[in-house]
Amino acid sequence: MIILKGERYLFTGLIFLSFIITVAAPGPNVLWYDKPAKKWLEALPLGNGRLGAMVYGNVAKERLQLNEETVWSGGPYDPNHEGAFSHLEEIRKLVFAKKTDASEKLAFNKFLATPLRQQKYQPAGDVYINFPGHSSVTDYYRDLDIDSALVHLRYKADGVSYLRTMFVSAPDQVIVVHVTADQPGKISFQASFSSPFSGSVKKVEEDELIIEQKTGSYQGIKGGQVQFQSRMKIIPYEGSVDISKDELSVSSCDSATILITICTNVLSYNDLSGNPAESTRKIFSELNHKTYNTILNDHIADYQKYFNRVKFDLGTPVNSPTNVRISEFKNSKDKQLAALYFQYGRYLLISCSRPGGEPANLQGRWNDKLQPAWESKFTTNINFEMNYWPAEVTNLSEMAEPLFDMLQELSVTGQKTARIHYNAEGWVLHHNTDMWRATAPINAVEGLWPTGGAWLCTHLWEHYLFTNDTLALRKHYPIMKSSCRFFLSVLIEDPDTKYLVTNPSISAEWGEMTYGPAMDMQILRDLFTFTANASKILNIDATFADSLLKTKKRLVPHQIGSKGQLQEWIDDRGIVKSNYRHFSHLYALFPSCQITRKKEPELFEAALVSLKGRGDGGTGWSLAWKLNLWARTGNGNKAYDFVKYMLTPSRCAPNMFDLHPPFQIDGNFGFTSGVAEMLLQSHDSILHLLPALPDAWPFGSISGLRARGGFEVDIQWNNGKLIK
Ligand code: FUC
Repeated sequence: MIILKGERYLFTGLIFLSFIITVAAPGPNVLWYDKPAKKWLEALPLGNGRLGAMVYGNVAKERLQLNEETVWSGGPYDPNHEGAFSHLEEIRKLVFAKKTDASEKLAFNKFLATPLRQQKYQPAGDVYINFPGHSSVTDYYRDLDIDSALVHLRYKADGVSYLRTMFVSAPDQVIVVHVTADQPGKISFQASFSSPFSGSVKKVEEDELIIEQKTGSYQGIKGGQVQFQSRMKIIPYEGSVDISKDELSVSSCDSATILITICTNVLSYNDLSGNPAESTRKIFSELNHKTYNTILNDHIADYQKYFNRVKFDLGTPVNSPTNVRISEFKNSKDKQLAALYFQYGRYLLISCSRPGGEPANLQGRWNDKLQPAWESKFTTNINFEMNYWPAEVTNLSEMAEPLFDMLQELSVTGQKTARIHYNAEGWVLHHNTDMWRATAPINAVEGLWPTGGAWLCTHLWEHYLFTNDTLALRKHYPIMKSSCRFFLSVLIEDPDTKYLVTNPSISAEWGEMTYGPAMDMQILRDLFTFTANASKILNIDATFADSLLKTKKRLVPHQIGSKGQLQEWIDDRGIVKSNYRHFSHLYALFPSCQITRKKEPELFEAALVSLKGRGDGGTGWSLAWKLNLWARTGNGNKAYDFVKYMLTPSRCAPNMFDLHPPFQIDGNFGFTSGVAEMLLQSHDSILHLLPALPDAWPFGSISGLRARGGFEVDIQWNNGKLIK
């Protein structure tokens, strides 16, 4: 056992100052609770893009459940099904002949990825902190302050007031737990790591506690490849620190700061040659000369640089715990909760998607399960796109960079899939990808949907529209061009209608394997138009752009069916009255703007018929998409119905994670985007202020939203009318 002497890192005065600050009434951008979290969906998320921590706020045994963005099962692999292309012609014939069983059987056996499913995002273990004697406490309070990305925990035990301040710093790449008390010498605790993986190894390196872990195999891809190290140290003020292989413990300190970091050997999707021990050591050594207050202030400044760009005011928050506000929202006058939920989406995006890192997966950065729902990967038939819907409009453009970097990598791995499955040029991504940039069609015939990569490419163009950044467009253009080349190679003439179609495909997870579903045609119209526009701006590839525009004219056009609906398939199937969660053909209304009331009034009415046909039901992302769609139609009160549907306990967890049960973060991001769409639209070459303001929000203001054309917009309204 090593005994370390306490170091003087803080002035006692600062301890008491932090008490004064946090005792004030919670502000509008605070989620707060009067009880600790019993379940994961009550714990509060912190993150810096790369690292995530879910904080439970338990008094006697604090728990931080940890994540690191590259902790995934398996390792680099090639999922392409050798020989797939030799079956493509037969599959296409069967699909055109509507021999569904035969086409799906052949596709399932010969055309899907090997392995059939992709890899899974994994938790990175936990930190537990025991506070002996703190079992009976009063004045309990915990919060997540999204103005400064801090979790606080306050309580009194034996006449002493305690405060924990926790955050995950991006500039310093550490998870920080800072413990103070209002009397000297009262802080004693033991901190330890725990791992969900077998074979983890605990070690001590001087005054630092270490755990080394490896992820497992999955779907036949060998485990043990992803290796990672977590490192923890404690900086005490007065008192002492003991260390053993199992725990760090402090006794009788005035205050103490716990620093934790995690690094893996993953340098990129195809390179596992990193050295986790060196990386964690380096992060800690760079902290040697920093005080807690410098780390804290640098963290707040870094976070606020992004968060403070948008201010949103819908009135004063109701002074109740956040879980109570969610329960009462439907029938209360608590308008501000929607503003908090909007800002929470921005908080989550800043906390899980930072330049240079991995993009936000289905759970952003937060997952506690070895077997998460849908592997917590990147699903591209709505979910991954929705994650980035709020990025440009809510002034967080940089947070979309991880998506753009990933597209660059997918445009490499997707070339092999294009070649092996379609003998085609360019690149393709089907309905999912993972850490290893797998692009082949997976799971079942639902995976045989070729326009996932094309949809994601539209974000590259939107980025240009919002930023006017020609340099970025020049960098992204080859990705768009190569996606176009894939479709120029594989589009095939429908023998019946003579239109060019995708085959095989599916209208996202709905119905049978088919050809030319409306969504594919809509996405490709956008891809070809945007790429041609980009080539013009960049003054390159004029002939190629012409060929895109010519091919675009041969795609199946929007079609209005016999019941007045916008057709989802090439054939007229009437109005499919169903609450089914996907409504892919409404892509043309939102996020695309191929159909607007002004430009195509008839198609707009048809899209409305289809939207109404899908009803008001659903969960998670599906409700969020409807919120955005209704906002786009300009119907503020109907859009507000969806604000209410989403802000209810069955759909919004106590920690405000959106429930597509279990948790899926796309709903959070879709909510933020939907509220922005109610207040500002810019898709139709005009800035439309308050296009879908509901009666429920007679007064308010929002500043710092971004619009296409590179504008920044501040809006203030009163009695339902724009005043500034
Ligand atoms: C699609 C959706 C599911 C879920 C999954 C991650 O498959 O149909 O609802 O969101 O993605």
